[in-house]
Amino acid sequence: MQTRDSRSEASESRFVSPSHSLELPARTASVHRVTGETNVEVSLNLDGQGRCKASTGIPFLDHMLHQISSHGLIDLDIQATGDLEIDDHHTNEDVGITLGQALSKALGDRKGIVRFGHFLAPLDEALVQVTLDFSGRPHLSYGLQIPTERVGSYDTQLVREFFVAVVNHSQMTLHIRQLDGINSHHIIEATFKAFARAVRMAIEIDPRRAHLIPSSKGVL
Ligand SMILES: [Mn+2]
Repeated sequence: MQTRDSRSEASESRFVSPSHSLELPARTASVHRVTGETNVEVSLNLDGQGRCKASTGIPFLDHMLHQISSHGLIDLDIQATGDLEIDDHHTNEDVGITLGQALSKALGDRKGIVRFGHFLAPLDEALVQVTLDFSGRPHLSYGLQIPTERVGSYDTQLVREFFVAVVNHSQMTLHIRQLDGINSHHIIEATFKAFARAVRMAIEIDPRRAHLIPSSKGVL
């Protein structure tokens, strides 16, 4: 009968599967950010099931946050109040900032993550590609051409403002390309769905280097 030691030696000589010894801390974070303009609380779990509570006072933004949660499999609780009597700008931006900070906090030193993510999402006639890298270097290339000024009451210029905030505060490199699209709601929603799936890909734990920071420099 083979002993335990000789069996592990034999298997080690063929391949090592770190996934058998995977024990990673919970990837959750909460951030509460208060300014003279807004009060935003974000709690998230990167290893969630897509449960979402979003109440920002901006209905279309809530709809988009549900896309991030649902398609990113991130449990997300976002409560925001802000100076909506002026317009949606500050609240929209500060939700992006706080979400970016919470993402960064939950990822910590980025150990074990796949790091890169990409997705091409259709929504009827709209087709949007998102490619991202949790690189530590904030950059946004924004290629949407949204044909109308508003979707419902939401100013479509705020889509770019939201992603600028997320990128700067999660230290992410993000490229958004619109390959097709006519309807503004479809173009924006396809963008959030593609973003969610790209994030999901990038934050997955790579079992082949689960305890390593995914950079040749050793730091992100
Ligand atoms: Mn929709």
